[in-house]
Amino acid sequence: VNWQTVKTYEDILYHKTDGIAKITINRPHKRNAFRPKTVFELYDAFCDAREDTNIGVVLFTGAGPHTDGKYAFCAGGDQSVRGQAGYVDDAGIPRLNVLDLQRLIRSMPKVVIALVAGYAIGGGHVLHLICDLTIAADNAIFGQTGPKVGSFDGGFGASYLARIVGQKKAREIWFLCRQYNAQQAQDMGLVNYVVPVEQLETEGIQWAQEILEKSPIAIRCLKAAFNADCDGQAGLQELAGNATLLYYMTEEGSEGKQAFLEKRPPNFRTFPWLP
Ligand code: 2NE
Repeated sequence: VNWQTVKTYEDILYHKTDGIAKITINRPHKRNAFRPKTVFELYDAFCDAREDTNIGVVLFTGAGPHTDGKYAFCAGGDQSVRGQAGYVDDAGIPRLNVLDLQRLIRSMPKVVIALVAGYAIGGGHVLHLICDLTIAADNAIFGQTGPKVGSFDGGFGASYLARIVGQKKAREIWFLCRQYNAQQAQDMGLVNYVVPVEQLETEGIQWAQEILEKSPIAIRCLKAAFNADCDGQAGLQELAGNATLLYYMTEEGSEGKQAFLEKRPPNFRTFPWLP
């Protein structure tokens, strides 16, 4: 695969190849923990991938291994910049902007695949969780740390986790703050597939290529439908937005607009009232 650099950032790497974007957190010395700047950069790259009509799949991963040989997808919020009201940016403003990123990944009508090597911990675990699919390397380690380090994610991090692994297991994960290996994560439905670490990207590309052979509108409607089950009115808005998009693409929808522009009554009588 011939990855092309899309844009240069400080904390992340952003590449594209045919139909696939790859977004990489690049702070291996911090186990790829995110500060507000990291999240703003991720948001920018994910927005670009959402807007690019050639891109159908985003691979989301962490740079590694670090010089100590260890891998990480992401170790959550950077505790060294955590202030009294959030993670403090260069202007001194405390933020939890990772929540905006979670919503973007979840609602964008492209398939986001987390490629997890090493640690997916804390807010980094929630980031893989909200991706559509997760492929884990055999060295992956999953877990929440909030109650140990004075934090928690009561949004997707709690309720969506419980949807995936069940209420009992989700409570265990949060209340005990244990770490789970790739096999355990697969057994509880947290990851789709486990591969040797050196095959992680190749496997991700293979999954992306299979998805790219499929119908973009079918995939976007399915993603919205899966979300609608959990996301309340925001989920319904997403699903309904796709219905509107499809309606605009019909002759029937176009007739209403055309009639308005031509200052004539619309003629919907030629369109059937299907059963
Ligand atoms: C990830 C883990 C288990 C790895 O352990 P180990 O032993 O392999 O590495 P070590 O030595 O702990 O970490 C290596 C370097 O990365 C830094 C460390 O401070 C260390 O730096 P140096 O001492 O070499 O300078 N590092 C790792 N994680 C960091 C972090 N999150 N912030 C800043 N520096 C970090 C182990 O490192 C670990 O447990 N890390 C902390 C995980 C954590 O608690 N994350 C925050 C959870 S809260 C959160 O993410 C959150 C939320 O709950 C709600 C909203 C938004 C965010």
